[in-house]
Amino acid sequence: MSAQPKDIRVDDRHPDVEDTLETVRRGLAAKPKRLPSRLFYDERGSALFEAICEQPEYYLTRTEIAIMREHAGDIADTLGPDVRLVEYGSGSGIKTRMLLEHLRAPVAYVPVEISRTALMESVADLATRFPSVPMQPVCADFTQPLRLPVATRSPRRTAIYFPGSTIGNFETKDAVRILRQMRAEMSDGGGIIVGVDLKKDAAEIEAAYNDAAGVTRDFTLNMLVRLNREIGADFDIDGFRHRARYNAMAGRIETDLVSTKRQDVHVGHDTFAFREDEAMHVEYSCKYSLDDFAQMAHKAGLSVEKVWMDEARRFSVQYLVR
Ligand code: AVJ
Repeated sequence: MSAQPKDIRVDDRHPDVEDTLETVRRGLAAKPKRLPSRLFYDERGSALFEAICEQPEYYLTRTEIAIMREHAGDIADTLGPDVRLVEYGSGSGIKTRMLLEHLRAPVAYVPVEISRTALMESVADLATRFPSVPMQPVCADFTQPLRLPVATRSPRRTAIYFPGSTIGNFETKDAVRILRQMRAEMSDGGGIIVGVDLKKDAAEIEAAYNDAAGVTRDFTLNMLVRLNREIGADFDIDGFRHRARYNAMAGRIETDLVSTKRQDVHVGHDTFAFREDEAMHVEYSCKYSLDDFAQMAHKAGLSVEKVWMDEARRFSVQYLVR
């Protein structure tokens, strides 16, 4: 890991072990059982996600990067000069780098990311590449209301960058709530640049979540490894399997951890029974038509002002305004 420049201070609001324990207890008591996808992103989970992005079947990242390579200049022009760039779920920062390279005199970069290691690594890298841009990292769950750090000079607008089709991890009502929250956080005249995966052939989508090398399987199962370590649960990792299926009606990948046998799992003083073949829901990855997404944005009080796509229309980068 590269050295941390001294003047970068992380605003740390990372959820603690008690929060995780409570989330897991509640999720395992629910019917059907479910755990939130943000629990994927511990240090190993973030590294496995980066590895997923390299898999030949996982078209999303590669396509979004190609769109950015082609249109980052136009996107930056759309945002204009003196913006404060707030990024949700900042991950590795490759796409951010492409955007920052084209932005004129950005006021600050504010990455909001739940994985502390992923946040520190990407911000350290960006700080050396863009020494004149103040870095204000926030380690937090972006689905919770945020207090943005005080800007060092007043921006012309706050632009929110939400790449990766992370929005697809939320059911419509939650996605609308998050978009509404972003709408409130950006200033009047602000905007949201959001990466949105598009509906396409079901087999192509399904393959992206079932790569031949099994990286996605390891990523899914790592949630249990993490919970065993962090909250002292006793999930039998070999007693669960990864299952990701495309639900064409709902337009989403539904990922489950399926119990391969009857078994009990202990979390603190509680015991949770799993039936053989019982599915525990861990992730949605929603896919949209341009129309679906425009409607959802509309529900959040936003309208789609611009859309950039690759030639095959696999993926889109969209600009939303009030
Ligand atoms: C983090 C939302 C971009 O849903 O496609 C990848 C996470 N899960 N493979 C997605 C993920 C399984 C990913 N995003």
